[in-house]
Amino acid sequence: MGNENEYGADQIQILEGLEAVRKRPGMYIGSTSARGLHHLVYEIVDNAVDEALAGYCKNISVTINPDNSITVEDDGRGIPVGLNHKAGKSALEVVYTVLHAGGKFGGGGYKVSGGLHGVGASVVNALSTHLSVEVYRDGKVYYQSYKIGKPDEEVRVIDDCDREKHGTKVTFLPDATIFEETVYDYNTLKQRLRETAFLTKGLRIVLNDARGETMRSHEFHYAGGIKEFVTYLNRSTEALYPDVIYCEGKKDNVYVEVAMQHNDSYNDATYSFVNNIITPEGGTHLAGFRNALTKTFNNYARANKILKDSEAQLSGEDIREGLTAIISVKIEEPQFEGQTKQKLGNSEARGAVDSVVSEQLTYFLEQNPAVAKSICEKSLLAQRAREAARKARDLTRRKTALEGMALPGKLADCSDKDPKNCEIFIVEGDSAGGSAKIARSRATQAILPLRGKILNVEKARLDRIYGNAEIKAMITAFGTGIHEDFDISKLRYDKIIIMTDADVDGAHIATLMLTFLYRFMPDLIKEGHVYLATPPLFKIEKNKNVWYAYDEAELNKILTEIGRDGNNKIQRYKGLGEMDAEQLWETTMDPEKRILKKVLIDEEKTSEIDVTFKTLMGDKVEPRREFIEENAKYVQNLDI
Ligand code: 28F
Repeated sequence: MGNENEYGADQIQILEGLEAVRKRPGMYIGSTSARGLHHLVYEIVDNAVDEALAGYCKNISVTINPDNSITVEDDGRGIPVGLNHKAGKSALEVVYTVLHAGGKFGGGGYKVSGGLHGVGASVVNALSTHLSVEVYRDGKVYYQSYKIGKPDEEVRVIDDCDREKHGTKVTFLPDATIFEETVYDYNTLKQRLRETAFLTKGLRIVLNDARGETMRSHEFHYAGGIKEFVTYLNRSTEALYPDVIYCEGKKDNVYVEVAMQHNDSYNDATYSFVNNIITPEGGTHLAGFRNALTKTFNNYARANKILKDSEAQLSGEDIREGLTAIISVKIEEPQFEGQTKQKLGNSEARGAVDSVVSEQLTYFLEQNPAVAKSICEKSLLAQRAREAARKARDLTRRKTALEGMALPGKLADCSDKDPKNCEIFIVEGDSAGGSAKIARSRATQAILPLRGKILNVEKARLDRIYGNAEIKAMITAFGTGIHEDFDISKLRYDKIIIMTDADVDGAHIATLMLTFLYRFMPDLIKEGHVYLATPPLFKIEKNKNVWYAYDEAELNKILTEIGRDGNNKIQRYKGLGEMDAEQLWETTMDPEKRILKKVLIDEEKTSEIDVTFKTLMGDKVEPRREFIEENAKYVQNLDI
């Protein structure tokens, strides 16, 4: 995309000062939480990726240093060090000290990969106590260092190097007075860098962690790019056919890549990206893809007599059942729309994706009739299930309209009718449900006991899901309706609290519940209404005093405080059923004392969350075991 002459040292525009960044860091990096801290790394890595997209860089390494500073190095051309005449200083210094056109989160100008280098570098510099850059170019090592964004000295040559060596190396230490969190999470960086490598085929990214006694490392290098991304996302499911379908092309200056493959699940897991940035709300590129997919499969099915009736048609939803797909476009001037600026607006992207996919998918289906047939057949099954589900729902809708909302019989509802004050406990098992009903505060706490394990929605079609008694009970109790009927303003409880045993089975039931909520009512999670109760693991008694411990560490702490002697009586709770109503209230339900974990979705991590649910709930055992061993977390603690 670029060449040496296109970007002279003079070509940077000079805009605002860096003080603005320190005053309102959230505007530039989203937040000053752990997320913002990790964003600093992505900003620097993105500049190196731009250099890769321009065709000059093949390797990027990211190292977490022992002091939680970060070093990023690439083997690109090296940031130009010559004089920028407008600024009267080195281009390198301009890249690191001048804020360019707005910020990523401030609206206005957006970074364009492969077009505008170094947009985020000055932001990272402004938010770092120390930053240093080395540039390897023309057999020399150029150097400049900064404190809180201000240069310590002019750019100077500090060494000679091999004339073959070229690239940029940056080290920065995030400012602890700005960030609430200063410790980098290896897994967060790992996931993001893996995704970046998938999206930039051929690029090698190495992540190192130098904080521990032994160095931890991961290398990401995917010659197949997003094709391998789809294989990775489908790794814990059975693919419907062996090949990943891949389309690539350029139209109207939009570079389009699409990879897709169906699996044996029932969800649509399509992720769209613009210039390597995920677009959680989709946009024109996604619309173009969906249109092409629906049109092409209907044409194929009709031409091949799979759809016999001239009226018959496959809906987009039917065709996308069990689909994993990546849409990746690269555009010079992306326009983002919507409240959170996460939706692509460029109309040329719609046409470009539509035409590239229509053309190449039509060809693929003709060449691979067995694959085409199995996708069409899965779509037809999906269509029938959807039809059955619709009838079942129409029936309940009619009933509801006639008889008013009939709440499930097992629900012990609360008396307060203001949802803001109310919470509902979804409790595993009738016996624990019984204790909870006695223990609760009747005005504001409702109890819905569920019998045993709820249906695994990851492995069931819609008609079965809507027919399931436990799921129906939850839907009616919540009051919101589901899918196209979903209306969060009708939610009958401010908090939905999942209360299960603190053992493996309990964790499994909680995961089944979360899977259902995540797939069918994601807004409940996104808007912060879903919680996990935390029952204690231990009860400690000594001389008529009682303590509860929620994990081993807490148990040890209490024992150290009260003295480890023969008078201690320690009880390990295996399930909620072992507590009487009073204990359950005191330890797990009393709003004054309990610990609730709020369930959150990180929009940037949706592909990872999808894989998590597929892994935990799917048929394959090995990926599940690995996952549990790696113990990835999708739930964040919130103590109330
Ligand atoms: C560790 C982080 O930031 N790598 C980068 C380049 C290369 C060029 C460049 C960057 C020039 C005038 C803006 C080199 N030669 N890694 C990085 N590698 N920026 S950032 O140019 C920046 C423009 O103003 C580069 C020829 N053209 C561009």
